[in-house]
Amino acid sequence: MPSFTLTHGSSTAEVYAHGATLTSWKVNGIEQIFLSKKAVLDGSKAIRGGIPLVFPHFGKREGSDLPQHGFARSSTWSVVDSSKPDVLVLQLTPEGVPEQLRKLWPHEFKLLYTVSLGSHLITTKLDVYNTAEDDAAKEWDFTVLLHTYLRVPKIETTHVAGLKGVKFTEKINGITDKEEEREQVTVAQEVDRIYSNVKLPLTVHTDSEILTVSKTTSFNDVVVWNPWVEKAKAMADFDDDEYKSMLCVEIGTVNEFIQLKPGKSWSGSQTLSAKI
Ligand code: TA6
Repeated sequence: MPSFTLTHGSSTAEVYAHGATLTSWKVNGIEQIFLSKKAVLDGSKAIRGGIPLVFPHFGKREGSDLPQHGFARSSTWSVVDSSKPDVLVLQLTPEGVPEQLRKLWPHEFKLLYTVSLGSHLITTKLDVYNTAEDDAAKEWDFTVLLHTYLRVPKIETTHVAGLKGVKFTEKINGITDKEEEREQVTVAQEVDRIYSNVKLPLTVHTDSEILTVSKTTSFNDVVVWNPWVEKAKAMADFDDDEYKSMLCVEIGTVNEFIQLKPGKSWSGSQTLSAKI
């Protein structure tokens, strides 16, 4: 499956056409993104790690047979612009979606994904278009998320700052509407939390750096996920001990579906910056 390399000064990034999945972002040669050593890169399944794109819905959608997290991360994207060394624009239309998935979501759409690499920072922006002719019946809705797997040297000395006071749902035990009380959110067990209406930026602190997660447009919610021991063992494309070197900090809009009328568009983007 083809991939594209971006360069900006001493920073590099790599993006696969499969799922438009960014699989690497290095700053001063230091990898910032987690990619499982068991990730499948031949296009036969979504890539385990990097920044998979979640569209047209986060999780499973009631009444839909589309797989969890939709089809964007399992589709073949095409290059729109790769003329600059530090910017890549990829596009997905129904033609790039596997037939068995396209049938499950037969709407007219276009996605544009722009990856821009700077010095110590990277911006990933998703533009969503309803390309149908003007017909009220062709309105559709979606939730969307950038499923960012951050690489961390050691999970036990990693924490997220900026979530204190934010309401969250913990998917593991079904707790809803609980308020985060901690200044420093640490991880010492499986965590699968949806924080709602987060005021970005957030910072992720590790032994060696501070990574700032900010948004430049849209996106309201943040998912924090680590599979921990049992879920790590249950994933064929994830090594048993890899939970120790990753933390997902995923910004998106996942609590309410975004309505998109024919001819309209929506845009959401994140900027990750590394202070090493
Ligand atoms: O973003 C967290 C999450 O929704 C978890 O519930 C877990 O399922 C994770 O995504 C990975 O999902 P995947 O479909 O990629 O195995």
